[in-house]
Amino acid sequence: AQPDDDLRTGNSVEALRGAVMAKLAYAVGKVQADASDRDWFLATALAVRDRVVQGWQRSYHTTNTGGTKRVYYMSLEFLIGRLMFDALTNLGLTDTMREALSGLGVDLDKLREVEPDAALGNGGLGRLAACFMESMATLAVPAYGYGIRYENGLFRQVVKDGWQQEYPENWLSFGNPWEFARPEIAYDIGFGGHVETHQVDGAPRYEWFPSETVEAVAYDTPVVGWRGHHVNTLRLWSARAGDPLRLDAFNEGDHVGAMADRVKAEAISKVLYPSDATPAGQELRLRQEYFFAAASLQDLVRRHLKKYPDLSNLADQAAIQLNDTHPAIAVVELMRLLVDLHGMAWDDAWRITQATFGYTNHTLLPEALETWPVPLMERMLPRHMQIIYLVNALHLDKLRAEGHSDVDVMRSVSIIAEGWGQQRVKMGTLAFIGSHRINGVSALHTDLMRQTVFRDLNAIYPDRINNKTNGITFRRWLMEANPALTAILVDVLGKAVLDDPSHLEKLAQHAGDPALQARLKAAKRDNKATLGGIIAARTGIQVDPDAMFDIQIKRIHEYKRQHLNLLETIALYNAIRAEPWRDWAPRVKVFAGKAAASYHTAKLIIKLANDVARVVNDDPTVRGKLKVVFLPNYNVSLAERIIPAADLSEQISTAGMEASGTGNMKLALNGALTIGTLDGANVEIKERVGDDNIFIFGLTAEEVAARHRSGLSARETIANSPRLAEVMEAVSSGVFSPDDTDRYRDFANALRDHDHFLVTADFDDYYAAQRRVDALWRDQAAWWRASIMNTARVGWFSSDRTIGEYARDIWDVPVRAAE
Ligand code: 26Q
Repeated sequence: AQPDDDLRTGNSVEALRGAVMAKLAYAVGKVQADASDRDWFLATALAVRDRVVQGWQRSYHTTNTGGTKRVYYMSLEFLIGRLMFDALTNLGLTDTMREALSGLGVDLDKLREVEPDAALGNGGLGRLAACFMESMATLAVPAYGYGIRYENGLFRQVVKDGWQQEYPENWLSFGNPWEFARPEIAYDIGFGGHVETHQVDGAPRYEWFPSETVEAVAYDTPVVGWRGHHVNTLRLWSARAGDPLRLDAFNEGDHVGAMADRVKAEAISKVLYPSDATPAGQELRLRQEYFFAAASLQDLVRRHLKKYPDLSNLADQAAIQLNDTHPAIAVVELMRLLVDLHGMAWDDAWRITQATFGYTNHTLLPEALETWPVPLMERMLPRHMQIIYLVNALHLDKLRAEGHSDVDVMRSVSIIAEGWGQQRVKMGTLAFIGSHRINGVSALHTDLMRQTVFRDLNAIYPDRINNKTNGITFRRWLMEANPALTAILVDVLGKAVLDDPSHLEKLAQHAGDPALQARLKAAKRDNKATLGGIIAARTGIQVDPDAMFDIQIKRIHEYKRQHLNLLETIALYNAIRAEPWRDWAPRVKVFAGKAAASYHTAKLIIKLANDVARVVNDDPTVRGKLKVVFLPNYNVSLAERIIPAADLSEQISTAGMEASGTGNMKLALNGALTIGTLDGANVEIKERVGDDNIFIFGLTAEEVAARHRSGLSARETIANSPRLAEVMEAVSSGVFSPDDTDRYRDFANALRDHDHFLVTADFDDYYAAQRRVDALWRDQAAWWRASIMNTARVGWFSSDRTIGEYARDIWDVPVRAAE
């Protein structure tokens, strides 16, 4: 028998094995002979969690006694994925645990696959929040993540006859070993009702009487940083019907009515909205936003008041970061708490609010900017609507007093939008006015923020907007996803590279070394063979690991232009068929990504990918030269398999439309070469890897803007490109849809008539860039030289660097010094 301590904290092979066996028996309640992989996964996760908890309690104590400012990262999305290897890697226990389990006849790498993904996010924004949580723990920034514990994460994508279908993703159905339910941490969240005014010491005081109350209950997940030094908390809120909810009705026999109210209350945390661009504009979404903002603020205010007599020093103790406008109602809620509940003078409350909040913008697409109808706000949050009007009036009065009078400027900087017969609240303007710092997520995006959406606000407050180029955590996206590459890097550069990615730069000296190239190529080939197995299992398509793996993985959206890639695929297919004897560089084109359930064109693009794949893969003339794969149900865990197997990274959005991108960074780090436009962080990747090691094509953001102003017709562009004309005609006439020759007719005509995303304008240049890719692939020594330069020069895109910048420029908190 082992001592209790050792079972909880021992890190030897024997201690871990004993710990897992004890968890299996006493927490999972199974004997070894009966244990399924899932039982073993739960037992292992619980044993690992014990080892995280010690650091958690230590970090909690240090933060509490230290009087240091805390960071609150508020996000409607945390796209976490699996947690087992995150915890094992950061605790340095992966190999020990593998050995401990193998002694029990259990394969750790098999258990890894059993863990469901926590897919509490749509795409880039949610994944960024997850990378930031890990980096804040790594840098020992005392931080809480605040979000919603959705019972259903992002839908599971099934592709049936080439069409996307959505199925619920009930990730909690077998229990979640990482979380701690905190039923005692619960707050009442009000909705609806009315506001009353009364006089206190001769001044008006406002009191909100909600007509409905929902309880927010906390669930905590510890987030462990690199080497386990510091552990933070991700606190997710779950909705629970307030206890006495219509108990009277229930007792009087209205069971059905009382239960319906209960369902309505608990609906708030049932499901993640599956759109990553176009806001749904639905009442439930606004309820989600207020629910978690209000719960989080009550929580942090209570924490503050446990330590200090009042809230006058809140901004010295708390920095709240808004992940896009989704939590922006928190600005108004904090004002309400300070003024209505704590009796603070308006001007003091406003100063504190502004000093506390920071706002990160993730998109400039006009259709993605969040606005809410005033009548809806008034009905759901009557007091908040009053506060918004007052904030806006004071804001506009101040500007008038400073001499601003231009009506267009005043209209653009007003929080209230008029028009279409309806007033709306502009959440971006509200977040801007209520924050001391506003940031974009790449250099280009931040410049465009200053020039477009926030032009007038930027002219008035020139120092508020700053850039924080996104980053990714190298623990997940290098060490966990690509152990083979990591081992080579450690061998060549030393262990220090694991703590400080700037050591990667030394790799550049070896870029031409044939021995290093051969090792990296062998590792990549293994990764490609593994991915090939997944492709075969999920799609039945056989791919050759010696072909170039050309990868486009991201949400399906017209601005990301998966259809540009598909049109080029068809052109390449035509070219190979015309001259099959030429030495084509063999390629496998892999597409993966989800479409918003209501986004018709995006779903049609998925169908087109599957239609093109069928035709190409069935054609014996291109066998061994071109394969096309649409890999269903893209998620974080699949990304961890695809990215280490990529040779070519497709980052081909219309310039000016992709705020940053982060997949571009993951792929470059793992040695893929980028083919891309000068958009988002691609610009900064190019500056670092050098022009010779990236394939840039297409219109610049400025040229895109000019082209939109010019109103140039796509029909002319198509007519001037015989290659494109042939492809358009084939798609339009049903060559890829013989079962329904009209399927792509409207789609093709929309490209001819509008082509808002300039697919046709960029087509020829993209095709030419792809042929430069082919040429470099045929010179493998040159290709691998370029690949090594990519890995060597993208260390700057670590989210540790990004978080260091937020800490210094926005939050004013210290970070742990590098090892
Ligand atoms: C808003 C209201 C109602 C329903 C949904 C939404 C909503 C949800 C998610 C709107 C937008 C999103 C997600 C946006 C997003 O992921 N943006 C991406 O953020 C990344 C991290 O900064 C960038 O790298 C990407 O360029 C950007 O597209």
